[in-house]
Amino acid sequence: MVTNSASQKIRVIDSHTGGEPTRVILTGGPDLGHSSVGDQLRYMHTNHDRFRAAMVTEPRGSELMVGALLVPPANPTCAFGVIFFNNVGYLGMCGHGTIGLITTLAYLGRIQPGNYLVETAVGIVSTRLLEDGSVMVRNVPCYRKVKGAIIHVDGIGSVCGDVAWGGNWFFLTDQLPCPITVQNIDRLTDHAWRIRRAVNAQGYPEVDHVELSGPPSSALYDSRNFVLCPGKAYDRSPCGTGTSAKLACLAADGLLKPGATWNQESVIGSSFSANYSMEAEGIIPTIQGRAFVMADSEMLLQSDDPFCWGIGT
Ligand code: PYC
Repeated sequence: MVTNSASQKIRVIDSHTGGEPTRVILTGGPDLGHSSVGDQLRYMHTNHDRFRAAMVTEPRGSELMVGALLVPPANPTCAFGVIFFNNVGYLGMCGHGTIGLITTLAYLGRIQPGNYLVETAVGIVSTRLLEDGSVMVRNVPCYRKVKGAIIHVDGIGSVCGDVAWGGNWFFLTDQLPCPITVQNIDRLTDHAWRIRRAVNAQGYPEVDHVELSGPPSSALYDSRNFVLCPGKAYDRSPCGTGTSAKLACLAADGLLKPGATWNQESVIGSSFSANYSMEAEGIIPTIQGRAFVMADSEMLLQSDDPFCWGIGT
């Protein structure tokens, strides 16, 4: 017999930004207190990590789902706080996820076109919902930590790339095993995963994303990327934090001027437009993209479901 007793209800809205999903959790999440979003994230990690797994891993989610838990911001200037996470852990910032969050709040009628500060675990980002439904995200300060790191990768050889912070840590390289196309996703994933393991073993344990850059598919774009996320899923969007890390490298090399537009294409052909400003805190990238709402639903956590908190948890 199917019962509906002893079930916890979680209100979620799913959207995608350039093909990459975001699941915004509106109500029913754990109480994480009212400290900074960074502290709330650490508290969730220690005390409620199974909630993360229940929301984004199988059977309710998959390795490509990014969760965005709406939480109270500690900073009084912020309208919202958000904790981002995926199938294997937590994200400092998430560009496509922030666009998904703002689009979700607009869908709910909780915001109108205008500017909103959002507190993330790694700092405050400034967002703007435009009349056409697109969203601009002014990221946290970004920078390149290492230029031209040489990594020895099993089965590949030497790979040269940069280590940069875009709200998450990236290793960026333009050494490709094949063109960046949907047909080559398995090869690109294998290549990026080998690089990720070698980068971590050879002095950069903080890097959890690998970004491969190649030529764009058309003159509309400046570059096409393939970004491998920490849980081994590739980003369907051009990756907001990855695009920010790319801008930090371009700025450091003098290849992109402040205010100039950079159109970043993803492996599936979706895009973000981006630019940066040079400020006292450093390079501040702004990315712009569009998200679409896909589902407005209530998740159930049933106490007698053996996979209530995810598979393998
Ligand atoms: O858009 O920043 C991003 C992102 C990070 C991981 C997946 N998407």
